[in-house]
Amino acid sequence: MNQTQLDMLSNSEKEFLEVNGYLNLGQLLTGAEVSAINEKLKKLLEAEGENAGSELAESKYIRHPKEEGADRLADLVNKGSIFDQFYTHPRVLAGISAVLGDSYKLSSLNYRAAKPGKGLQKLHVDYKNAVVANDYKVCNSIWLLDDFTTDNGATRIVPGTHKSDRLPDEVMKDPNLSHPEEILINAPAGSVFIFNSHVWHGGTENRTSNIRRSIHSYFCTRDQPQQIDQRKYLTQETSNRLSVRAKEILDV
Ligand SMILES: O=C(O)CCC(=O)C(=O)O
Repeated sequence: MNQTQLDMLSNSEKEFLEVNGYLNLGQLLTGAEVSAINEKLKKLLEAEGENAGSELAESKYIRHPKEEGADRLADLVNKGSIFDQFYTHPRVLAGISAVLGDSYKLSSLNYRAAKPGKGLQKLHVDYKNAVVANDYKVCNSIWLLDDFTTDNGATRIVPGTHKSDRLPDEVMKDPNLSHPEEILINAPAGSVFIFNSHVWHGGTENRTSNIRRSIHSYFCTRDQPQQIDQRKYLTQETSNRLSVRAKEILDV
């Protein structure tokens, strides 16, 4: 593991992530940055219309390619430099590295917004099967672009289940229902959470009249296929702007 990166997390943060399978990194974005990102996303959604998120629909490696209850945008890597920080922020990389070790890459960088009255997902993991503890293949970070509250479709997580060696489908009668031990990510806009993607998690129903916006920078170990083939989608413009390290993270 890269010690400099891991030093970006305190020992108690590393331990919390290890035990619970998630970690609040705090507010990594200012209010002004959140507004600028939301403005950019709005323009992209308008420009892409019906095609928004289509890159995911083309991928063989995605669990929810089309989700009626959520707006999606995909391949944000190639949609503006404002998104570079989502997969290069040192504290995020420290969290990813704490779960996956040194050998990781970006799998996909997507936007997900739970629509009013919608957004419920069953409890799931983002991998085809359960894995034994510490043999983790995938790890997510969720960037909150609105305050996440108990009502607006905040992500739920069942702490510790990344070590259970079981999938929610195998254990729960109905993974759409709430789990007695689940917690809700409640935090202000600009906050970033790391979650081990083997922990049981899912979106909840947005019971407000406003959308609940987030970006997921999702990583996998280097031996796994990316949800978005970054080499296929990389544009010249993105390539010209990125550092050697950023390209290494994209595996391009
Ligand atoms: O956006 C969320 O709250 C969770 C989304 C999620 O887990 C997924 O799409 O797999």
